Amino acid sequence: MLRSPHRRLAVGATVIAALAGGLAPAATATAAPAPVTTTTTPAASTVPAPNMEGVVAALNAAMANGAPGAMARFSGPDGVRSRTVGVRDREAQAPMDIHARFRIGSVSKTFSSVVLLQLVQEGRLELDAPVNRYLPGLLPDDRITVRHLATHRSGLADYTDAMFEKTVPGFEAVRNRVFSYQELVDLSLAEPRTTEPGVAYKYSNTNFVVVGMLIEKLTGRPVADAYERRIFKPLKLRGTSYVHPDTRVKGLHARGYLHPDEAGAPLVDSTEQTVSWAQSAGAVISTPADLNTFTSALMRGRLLSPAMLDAMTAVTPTDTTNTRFYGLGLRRYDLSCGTQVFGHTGTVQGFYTYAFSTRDGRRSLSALANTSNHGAANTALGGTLEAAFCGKKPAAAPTARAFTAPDSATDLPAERDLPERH
Ligand code: REY
Repeated sequence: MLRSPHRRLAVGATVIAALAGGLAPAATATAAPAPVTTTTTPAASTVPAPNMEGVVAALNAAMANGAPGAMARFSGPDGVRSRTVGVRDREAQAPMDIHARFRIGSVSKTFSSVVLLQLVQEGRLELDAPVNRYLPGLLPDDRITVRHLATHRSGLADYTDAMFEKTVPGFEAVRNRVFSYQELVDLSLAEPRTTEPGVAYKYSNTNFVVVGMLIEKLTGRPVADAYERRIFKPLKLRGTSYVHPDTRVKGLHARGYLHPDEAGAPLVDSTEQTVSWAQSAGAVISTPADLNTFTSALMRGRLLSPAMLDAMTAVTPTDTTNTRFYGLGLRRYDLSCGTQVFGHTGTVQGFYTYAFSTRDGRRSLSALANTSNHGAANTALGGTLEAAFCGKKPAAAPTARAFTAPDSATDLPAERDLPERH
C-alpha cells in the first residue's frame, strides 16, 4: 500500500494535537488525504500585539533584497495598521501606496477554492468524485478526484516549470498570450505525472486550472462571474477584479518588477500581462484592504458553511518542517508563538504576496513586495507574519524608510497607532 508522507512526521506539538484528535486510517492511493493536524486558537489574553516595527523591518529587508517597494496591512481588534516602504513606480518615483492594487498570484487559488466549495455546498459537485465525472475524458486517470486538485495531490505536472525555466524569455513569450484552459492542461499532460493520485503533496498550477474548468462547466459562465457574484460583490471588494485577458491593472496600482536570472541585469517591468498562463490559478488583482477582508470573512464563515470551512482548513504538511500545511486551496503556517494562520502566498511576475488570517478571522495581514524571481525578497517579506501575529521584534533595526499610510475613512481603526518617525 502506498503511504502518504504525512505519516512520517517528526513529533511536535501539532502532531501531538493530531494524535489526540485521532489519525485516520492509512490512505490508499486514491483515498482523500486524512487531515492530520488540528487547529488551536489562543485565548484572547495570550494574543500578542502586532509589532509594527518588526513589520517595517521585514518590509525594509524585502527592499534590501531587491524589491523597489513593499507594504503590509494588519487588521485586528484594535484597528488597522498599515506600513509602506519604497516605490510603487520606479520611473515616476511614486511612493508605495497602501491603497494600490496589484497582482496577487496564487492567492487567487483561495478565491477559486471558495467558489468550488460553494458548488459542493450546493450539491452540484462532490469533492471525492473523479474529475472525469464532470469533465469526461479530460484527465488520463479516473482516480484523480476534485479533492486531489484542491490539495495538490493529483500528480498533474506543473506546466509553468518548463514555461518559466528561463525567466524573462519565458515571461515575454506568454505575456500577451491568451490560452484556453484546455491548452494549459495539454501542456501539463505532455509531461509525465509526478505522483500517483492522492499520494503526495506536489504544488501544481495545473490543479487550479482544472478547478477553473470545473467552475465554468458547472456554472456555465466564466470564472470571472463566479468570483464577482459569490465573493467580490458580497464582501464589497471594490479593489478586487479578474479581468483576464485584459493586460492592465486599472486605477491606482503598484507596478511589478521582475528580476532576470542574470545577476545585475536590469529589472523588467512586468505589470502589463494577460496572466493567461495562470487564470483561475493566479490572475486575480486586489488590494491589501480587500485581501484582509477576504481572508477574515472566509475564516469567520461568511463565505462557506461550517462543514465546508472545516474541509478547507483540514490540512496536511507540505514539507518536513512541521510548520507548513495545505488544506483545500489554503495554506496554514504555524508561527513561532504557536499562532496558526490560514491564507495563501502568491508569486506572479513582479509581485510577491502574502495574505493570511487567524482561524477566528479576528486578525489578518496582507503584504506585498513589487518584485519576484528573487527568493530572498520573498523570504524577507514573509517576516511580516511573525511581526504581525507573534509581536516579534526585528533582530536589528535597519534604516527604515517607512511611513504610516493614511487609511480611508471607512478603514479608520478603533484605535490608531502612532506614525513611525524615522
Ligand atoms: C511562476 C513563475 C510562478 C514566476 C507561479 N506562480 O507558479 C503561481 C503562484 C501563480 O504560486 C517567476 N519565476 C517569478 C520564474 C522562475 O520565472 N524561473 O518569480 O516571477 O503564485
